[in-house]
Amino acid sequence: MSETERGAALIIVDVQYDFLPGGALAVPSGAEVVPVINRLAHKFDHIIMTQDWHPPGHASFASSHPGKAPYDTVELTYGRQILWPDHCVQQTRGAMICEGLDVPGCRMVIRKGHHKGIDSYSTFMENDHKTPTGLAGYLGELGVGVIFLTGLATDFCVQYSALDGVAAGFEVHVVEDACRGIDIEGSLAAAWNNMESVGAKRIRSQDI
Ligand code: VGL
Ligand code: ZN
Repeated sequence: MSETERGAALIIVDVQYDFLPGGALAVPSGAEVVPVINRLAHKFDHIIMTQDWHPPGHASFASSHPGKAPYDTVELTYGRQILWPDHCVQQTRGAMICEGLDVPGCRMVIRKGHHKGIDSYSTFMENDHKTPTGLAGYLGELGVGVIFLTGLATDFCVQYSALDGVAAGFEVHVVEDACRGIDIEGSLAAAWNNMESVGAKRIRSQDI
């Protein structure tokens, strides 16, 4: 790693079986990120994975709200929440990180969405915008100032991680060919607009 790249971290968001083909909340072409991330991983001293990690009956599950279906919305204490199929339930196969990821350098896994009543898209902050995950402190103590975001899904967990990363003072790069989106009613295009408008940089893996 060159002098200028010191202080950079690769963040691999939610590459878990439930977001891959055949999973409960499969992201279209989600598996295509795996070889791209594997190629990038050896370039980084600091690698963090995130793992969506919901208790049974989580507030983000449509099944927790009688009469609601997946992709309906509901008002929770912190605002509007999209409802999802049950996914990434703690200790289930769907919540496990894909074994095809070949990233032995990863020393930290941030599990998120563990509070039953609060969803957490962002790797930094739960959806109440108040409860931190601890990642900003971890990166700060390691002297990391630049983050490269990869993984699933571009328009949800990657997007909110990028926005919160910028807000927390990090230089944020989003590696577009190492991410895939869910794309609900234009959410993918909106996510790129939102990320670029706060100053997150949209790059490709060959630029790293
Ligand atoms: C995600 C929806 C629900 C994600 C997680 O990883 O983008 N999306 N939970
Ligand atoms: Zn989730």
